[in-house]
Amino acid sequence: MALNEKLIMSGYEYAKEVYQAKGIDVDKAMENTAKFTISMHCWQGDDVVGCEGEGGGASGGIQTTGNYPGRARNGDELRQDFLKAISMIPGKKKLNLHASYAELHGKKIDRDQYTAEEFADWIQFAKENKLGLDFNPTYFSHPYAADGFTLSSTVKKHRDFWIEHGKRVREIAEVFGKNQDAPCVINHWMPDGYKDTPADTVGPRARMVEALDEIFAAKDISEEHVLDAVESKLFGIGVESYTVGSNELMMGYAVSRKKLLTLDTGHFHPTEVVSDKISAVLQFMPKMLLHISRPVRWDSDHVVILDSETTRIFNEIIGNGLEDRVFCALDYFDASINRVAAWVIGVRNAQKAVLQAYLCPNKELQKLEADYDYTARLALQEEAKSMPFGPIWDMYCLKQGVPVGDAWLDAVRAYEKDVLSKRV
Ligand code: RNT
Ligand code: ZN
Repeated sequence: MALNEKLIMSGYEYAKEVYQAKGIDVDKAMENTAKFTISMHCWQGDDVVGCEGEGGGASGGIQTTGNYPGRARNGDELRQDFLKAISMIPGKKKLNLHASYAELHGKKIDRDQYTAEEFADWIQFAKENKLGLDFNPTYFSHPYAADGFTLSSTVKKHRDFWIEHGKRVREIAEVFGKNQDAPCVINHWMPDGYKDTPADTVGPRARMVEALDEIFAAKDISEEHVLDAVESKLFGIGVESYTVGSNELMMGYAVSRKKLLTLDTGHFHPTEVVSDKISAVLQFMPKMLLHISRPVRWDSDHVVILDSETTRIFNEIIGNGLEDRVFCALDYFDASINRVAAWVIGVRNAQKAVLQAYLCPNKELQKLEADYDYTARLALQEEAKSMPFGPIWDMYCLKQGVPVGDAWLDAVRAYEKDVLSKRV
């Protein structure tokens, strides 16, 4: 249902007063939310297939499930879908690319030869739509990763190939970074690992550390343009027993080499939460990256919803004033529903959590805590949950010029009918 402006206004007036009574500046909260950047992953639009041609698709322990029609089949379709999605999403967005989205235009080159030329269309697209770019080397879905190893491979030819790929990606990211007003954040995720218990657990980790060192030593790139992050992981499909890039390895690497650590919400044991790790990790490094996803019983990469962990993550960042130190990217891939809708739902939910965090009476809560008044802290935390957030969100969407409420769904349905359903 499309809400009319008069109705939105009357709800907003009431809600604003409720928040004001708690000392919260609603206008400031909306302003801050509009400045908070969410990096949107390109790979939701095409099931992680990429643009290089010849097969593609997720591998290395990750998997997209579902066969909803209308998958973007090339860069142009993906850009068209992405534009459609962002027309329904408020706030500041960045576009997060993987190296496998290189457009080769018939050129016979491999990932150890890529330059910014293979991303010219993406650079142009980012410029036209005022989107910054983030980047990822693609250390998977390639014959040289078929045995499950990349940077930690014992096969010299393969390892050298992946090291060169990492170097190329940093050079491309530097071009991206120079074209935009925020650094290009690179996430290095390596799927390397074993299905069953290995005999040598030390060798692969030593090789991975050495390979990463070689990649980063190749070129000193200003942090003004590029920030490198390494992502830890617990396990993958077929990589259940041993992951080379475990949390300890990647955390140690990031701390000792002054890199960023990436924490993906799906990469921990089911009872562990990333929201609790942010303040710990930031004791040892100035900046970090998050991959916000939704693990359902395992690292399933479901669409982000407004659940308590998502809310908690943004509360941790915003309530503690860590906005300049934590980069937020989304990382999920669902092919069982309309892919444009999957983007819209996930990113709108992240934005909702941001706005909610800015509307949270954090100062009052911290004061109560300092006074040992844990009764009032709990009471207030719980009452805050039923404060009238909805009307503020509606007003924020209205101000941002994006659909209010579920009105965006009609636009997605029309797009499915006119565009997506014709992709056969
Ligand atoms: C895999 C990691 C990684 C990927 C993307 C496609 O478990 O989360 O970030 O999902 O690079
Ligand atoms: Zn991730």
